[in-house]
Amino acid sequence: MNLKVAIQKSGRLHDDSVKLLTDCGVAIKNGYNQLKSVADNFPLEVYFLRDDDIPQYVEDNVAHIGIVGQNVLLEKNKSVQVVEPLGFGTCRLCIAIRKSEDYKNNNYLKGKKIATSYPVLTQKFLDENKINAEIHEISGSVELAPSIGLADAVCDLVSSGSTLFMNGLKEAETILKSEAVLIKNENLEEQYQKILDQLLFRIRAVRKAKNNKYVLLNAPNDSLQKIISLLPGMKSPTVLPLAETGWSSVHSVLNENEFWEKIEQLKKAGAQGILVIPIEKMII
Ligand code: PRT
Ligand code: ZN
Repeated sequence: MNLKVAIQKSGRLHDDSVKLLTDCGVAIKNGYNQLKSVADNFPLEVYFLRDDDIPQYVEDNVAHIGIVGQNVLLEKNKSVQVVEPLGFGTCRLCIAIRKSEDYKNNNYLKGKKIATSYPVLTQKFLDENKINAEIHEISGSVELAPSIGLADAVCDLVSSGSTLFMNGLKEAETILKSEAVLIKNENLEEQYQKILDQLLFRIRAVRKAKNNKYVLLNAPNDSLQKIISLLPGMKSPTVLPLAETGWSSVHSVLNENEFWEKIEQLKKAGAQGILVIPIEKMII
């Protein structure tokens, strides 16, 4: 009995999805043009699909769970449950217009033609803002639409912004912020839910570890109190005496977000020989 997970066959979410499973200790083979793969060491079967099809497969319980961008999930509007945000595939769905245009507010969009591969989300934004505009659905190279006279504006995914820039466009509105999420069938049977719970436990440990670093440093004993007060640790920092009297080694865990700021404060407080080590798994 295997839990079936649908992930993107190839594209922007593929590598991170495979890496997440691999980091969770699930060994999957991914041969060229392979549709599915069974893990050797965990009750998991992986289906490789186009991202657009994943919500439907999960709604139909053909796959029990899936990894897909929120943008696709909301556009497809299928009945599935979001289990966990995954922190990769981050992007935003934006309305963009020609750089030369003057944009004050969304009144600008009234009566305009908007090219997009996301007609549902674009229409929803227009309805919510009581804007009457025409949607022109196209499946690819949306950013070219204004320059070839197909539309006045586009609604497309943006990450770095360079595609818009290179096509003479600028962002006018962000209508959705998106990242990859783990979804599951709404009526997942208990035996599969149990496997999902095991997988989720591992996913959370892997993600937590990624956001934290193990820090070791040397501190003169008279600065210890100050240094300890800067370090949270899992419970509290570990302090061990060094061979040289008057010095201690301090071990702790630091969150990525506060990392550089803390390191500077630690140096100022007298810490020396600071080592920073990645953490593989973190279970609290
Ligand atoms: O073949 P399949 O249907 O599975 O793949 P696809 O071609 O539909 O999707 P793919 O692989 O391009 O993207 C998969 C998912 O990655 C998307 O649904 C988003 O959730 C996420 N993602 C994150 C992105 C981007 N960032 C992104 N930048 N998807 C697309 N883009 C494109 C965007 O459409 C535009 O063309 O990248 C361009 C903009 O990038 P910047 O960096 O120039 O702004
Ligand atoms: Zn797609």
